[in-house]
Amino acid sequence: METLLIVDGMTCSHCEASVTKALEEVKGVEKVDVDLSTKEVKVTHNDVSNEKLKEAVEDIGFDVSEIK
Ligand SMILES: [Cu+2]
Repeated sequence: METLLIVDGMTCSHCEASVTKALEEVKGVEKVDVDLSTKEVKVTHNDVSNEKLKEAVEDIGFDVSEIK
């Protein structure tokens, strides 16, 4: 499955790496693609809930403004 998160607060490659790592640590997440310019984070996963993905990002201090 694929979920697109819009993540606010990412400003540089360090933020990008942090968000990627946090999401990759969620059980069931297979792949994370971050596009800094659009704030889009594409998550490929095996049936992980939107809440879990949102929580992983918010736990490290970024905001999820939209989930598609
Ligand atoms: Cu940064």
